[in-house]
Amino acid sequence: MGSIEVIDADITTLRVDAIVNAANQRLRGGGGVDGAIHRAGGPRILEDCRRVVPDGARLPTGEAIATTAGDLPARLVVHTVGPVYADAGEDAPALLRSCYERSLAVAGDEGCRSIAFPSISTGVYGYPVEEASRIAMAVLTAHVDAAREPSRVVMCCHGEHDRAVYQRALEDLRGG
Ligand code: AR6
Repeated sequence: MGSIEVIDADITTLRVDAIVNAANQRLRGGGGVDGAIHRAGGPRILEDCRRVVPDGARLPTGEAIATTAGDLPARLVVHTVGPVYADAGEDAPALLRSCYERSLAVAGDEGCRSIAFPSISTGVYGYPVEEASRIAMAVLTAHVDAAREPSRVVMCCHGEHDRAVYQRALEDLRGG
């Protein structure tokens, strides 16, 4: 049986097989959770980012790719690129859905049994958190209900407000 947990924590501290990074297309680090992951995980993550997305290349929005997790307790970092809400227009929901789906698929291909997600696109990229939470939890519940790996899914929010929003989205889907 799979599980979904919604927590308020620093994602860099989690002992899971894969943590997801809300990255940008160039994969060279940034602010927010991206900055926290590179700081805590050390230079090996950036080194591996250069290998998987060479200079001049871009990871398309909605896609995901795995690197080492460097010094983090996780085994892998799955970098995904969320939509910039103001630019994506009507494509925003499908692109955000794709981030969660592709990250799960990449982690599954890498043999991961557990994965933790940050609240993708809802920081610098400006996606309203209520809307984003409904999309995220719809993908995560469908994944777990289909009994796929990674079977242990953690939604790792930053702050109690966001945790409550994602928890409510999960309960709405579960009829709780
Ligand atoms: N653990 C968990 N969540 C965190 C952490 C942490 N340590 N730190 C921040 N968050 P953002 P985006 C939350 O802006 O909107 C970067 O510069 C944060 O509170 O990190 O997808 C990239 O390089 C928010 O809820 O990501 C891109 O250029 C969530 O993580 C751009 O920002 C996402 O906020 C991506 O923007």
